[in-house]
Amino acid sequence: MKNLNCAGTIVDLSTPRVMGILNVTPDSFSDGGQYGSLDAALAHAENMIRQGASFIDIGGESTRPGAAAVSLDEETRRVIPVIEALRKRDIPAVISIDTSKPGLMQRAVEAGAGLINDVCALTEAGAVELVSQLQVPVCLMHMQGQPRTMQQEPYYNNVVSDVYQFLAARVDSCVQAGIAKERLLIDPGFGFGKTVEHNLSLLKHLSDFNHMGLPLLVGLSRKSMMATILDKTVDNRLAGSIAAACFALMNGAAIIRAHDVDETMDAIKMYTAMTNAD
Ligand code: 9MG
Repeated sequence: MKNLNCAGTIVDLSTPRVMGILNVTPDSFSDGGQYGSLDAALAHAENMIRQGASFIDIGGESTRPGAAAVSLDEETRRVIPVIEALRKRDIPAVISIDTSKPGLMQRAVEAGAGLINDVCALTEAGAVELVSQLQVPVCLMHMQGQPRTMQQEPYYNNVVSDVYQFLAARVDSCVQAGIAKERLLIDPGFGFGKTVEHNLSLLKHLSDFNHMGLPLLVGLSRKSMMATILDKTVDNRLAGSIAAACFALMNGAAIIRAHDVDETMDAIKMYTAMTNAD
């Protein structure tokens, strides 16, 4: 049994799980501005939990290509009230804080977050040291460059081994700083400084990442590679997202980060039933 201890809440990862996306930002690529009020954010989180999300990933700074940076104060003002309100409601899901800022990681965990989702893999100054003092797991994601410029000619010698080596090095740094391996998750970072071809190679070779022996989180939901492959607008990428999620599940993904929780849960239930058949 693969258990993840999220500040005392144990999540059994022997069955794949869904991480529902809650962007409290005015400018995220798919749902920007929709959950700006506290009531709308809470209603959306509770709906995703009813649909089966095990994690709610709350982000206050957009990481879409070209997005502008947000100050610590502004990001804190956007996410902390949502975390506090969800904690008061005693929700049956783990709150994940999507941030790269150590100052917010600490505040969010104090407010009730049970997981840190860092698209910068704890590379900000002081992040590794801080997280070594907290009792929550952290997802280390690969990104080439910074959101504002990352899609300007991303380059790899070999995208699969370059991303693998980056994540392996980040895992080593975390372990050396005293973060137990049991607290680490990895994510190749689809769409973060990657062309469509890079994303497809990573997906095709996703199972290679299982050699690290850590839970694999993937975020493919509505991402722009589907615009290129399917020629679909962001609101019409559900089938593509579910197809990509199924491929990821078959190659070892433990957590699927998704906007469409209900449909992603159906895909997981079908996948699990087929996997467990004689
Ligand atoms: C915040 N965020 C946006 N996309 C993501 C992805 O693919 N993985 C993770 N871990 N976080 C993401």
